[in-house]
Amino acid sequence: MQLLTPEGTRLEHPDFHWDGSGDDLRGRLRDMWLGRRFDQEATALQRHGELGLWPPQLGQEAAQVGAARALAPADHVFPSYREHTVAMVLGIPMTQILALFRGCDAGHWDMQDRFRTYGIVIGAQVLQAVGYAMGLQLDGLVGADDESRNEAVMAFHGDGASSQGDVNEAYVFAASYQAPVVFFCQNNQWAISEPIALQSRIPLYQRARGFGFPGVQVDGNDVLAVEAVSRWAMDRARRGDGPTFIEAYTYRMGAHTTSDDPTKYRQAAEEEQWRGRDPISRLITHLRSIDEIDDAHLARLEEEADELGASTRASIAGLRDVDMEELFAAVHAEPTVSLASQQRQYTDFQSGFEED
Ligand SMILES: Cc1ncc(C[n+]2csc(CCOP(=O)(O)OP(=O)(O)O)c2C)c(N)n1
Ligand SMILES: [Mg+2]
Repeated sequence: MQLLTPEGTRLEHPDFHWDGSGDDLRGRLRDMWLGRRFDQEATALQRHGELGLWPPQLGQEAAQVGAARALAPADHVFPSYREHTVAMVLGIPMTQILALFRGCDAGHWDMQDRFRTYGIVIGAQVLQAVGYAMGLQLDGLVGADDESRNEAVMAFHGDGASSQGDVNEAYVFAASYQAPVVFFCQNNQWAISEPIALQSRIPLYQRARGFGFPGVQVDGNDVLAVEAVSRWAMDRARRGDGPTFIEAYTYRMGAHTTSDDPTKYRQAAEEEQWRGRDPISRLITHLRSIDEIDDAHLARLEEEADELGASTRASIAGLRDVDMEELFAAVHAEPTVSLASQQRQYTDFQSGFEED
């Protein structure tokens, strides 16, 4: 499904529509632009030794902005570890995410928050998302006549995660219980060094049919198409019509993480081909063609991005060092025997040094 070609031409689709003003289009551009800048700053901060690791989302801006813009205020998000632009669009404090990758936060975000803690264990959040969605049903928050009461869940996962057992169990439960969940799969063509061709013999969206719910493949670099499909799927879920699988067909333009070197396993020609499908430049081309943007607007956007970059760098100074005692205390309400033993080992290790 596509509403905006890589050349910036608007298409119509019989089932999916995106109707918005010039302001709305510029708003999507701003989200993608700032999301990209934050991600670039965080990547650079890792290179400066300020973060332990960073998973770049370069190239996936349209998929993330489209998905985030389709959410209603009461919807819930279960992310993996690359949804930085989703977090930004939802207004999550980005220092929270930097703190996690600096290793100075135990991940104890407010679990009542609609954007759950990043999950590094591949696919685990998808089961949690379905469990949560089933809970919404039990609470009577799905399919109510008063539509404003209804809530749904969006579960983010990758193409690689779709092979994980947990994720397939989640699909089965979601289908059996008609849970109000949208599986938003960013097929960025790679699971670290494993290409999608090894991951699945058929397009991922076709798998959904076997589980018993609709699957839609959308151009993940087309923000309008992603938003239209996501809105439709979330509306279905809230109404009580069950789960949907969305395959956002996109590309991870950067490395898997800052510990990865993609030149070891993929060809420069492939990267070049995807650069021609850049989600940001196609929206700019479209905006120019309908005379809804000019150079002055883009210059202001760049200024705003510079300010975001500066505040992102400055925010690192405000992050406190990790307190290991606090980390041990945050695992369980009562420490287990093995945890207490690990803590003793750590204390012994620390006392082997002369200085703090
Ligand atoms: C259970 C588990 N197995 C393996 C890993 C190591 N691992 C980290 S990312 C990754 C690949 C995930 O690929 P995909 O689902 O396509 O997401 P992407 O990184 O492309 O966004 C793997 C195997 C892990 N974190 N958790
Ligand atoms: Mg992937």
